[in-house]
Amino acid sequence: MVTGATSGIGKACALILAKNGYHIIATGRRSDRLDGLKSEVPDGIEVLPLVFDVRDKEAVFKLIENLPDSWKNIDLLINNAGNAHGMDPIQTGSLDDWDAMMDINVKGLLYVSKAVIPGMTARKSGMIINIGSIAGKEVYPNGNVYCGSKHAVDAITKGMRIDLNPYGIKVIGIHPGLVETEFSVVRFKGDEERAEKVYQGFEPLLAQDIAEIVEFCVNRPSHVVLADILVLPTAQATATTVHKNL
Ligand code: NDP
Ligand code: 8X3
Repeated sequence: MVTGATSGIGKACALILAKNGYHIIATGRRSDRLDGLKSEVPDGIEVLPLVFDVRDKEAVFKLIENLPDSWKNIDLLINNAGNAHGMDPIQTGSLDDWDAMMDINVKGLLYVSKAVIPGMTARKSGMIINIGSIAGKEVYPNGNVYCGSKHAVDAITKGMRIDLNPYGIKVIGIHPGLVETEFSVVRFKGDEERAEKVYQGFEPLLAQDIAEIVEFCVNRPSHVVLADILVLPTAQATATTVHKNL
């Protein structure tokens, strides 16, 4: 199951996993994009689109608990759905943006995990990959609440790893730096020009780069887990140190 499979990192992860033989439960709010995934996976691979907003607690549990029998055993959960909303100083930030980031990036991840984990603990196997961010390792100017949400993802990932340790469930945190996706268009509320500037003058990561790391993680032998991965474009040293040739 990949949350946020309609775009960017989630879509690239869904496609690379499909190439590795996984059948995919692909989630997101844009059902047309989820349906489109079906034509992009190799023959013999099935895609089950599950359309829900991760903030909608009732929908999350209803849809996951009522999966068809052949889809019930989720081996791998990629908690990827999320975004930044706005980039303002704390004194002028928008309550709606704060709600969106905490409700989607943190609480949404918790709801989906809570619905999926019981199957994994019962089977004593499974893997959970949480997509955090460099924003979960550092705080940068005007990143305040987004950074808070991703620090929470980092802490929750560590907590999951401890609590699920007796069950043999692998818990992995992948924390990317700058990846060129729809992320900045969403952050800047559709301002494509401002979004493009984020990635100008250097070679950012692509969603495919993150998907290839996921592919490496899922193909490790059962005794190996890459617990915590920070991945940056070569031009990036910290959240705010990016060598640009402009
Ligand atoms: P995109 O905007 O391209 O993709 C975001 C995905 O999240 C979409 O599939 C979207 O689906 C889904 N999503 C957002 N809100 C909701 C919601 N309320 N309910 C369900 N699904 C939702 O961005 P990225 O691919 O870059 O982002 C994916 C993850 O990677 C996020 O957690 C982000 O924080 C993280 N990340 C991104 C980095 C970057 O530089 N791009 C760097 C570090 C981490 P839909 O809109 O169809 O619901
Ligand atoms: C997304 C990357 O640099 O905006 O998590 O925090 S950044």
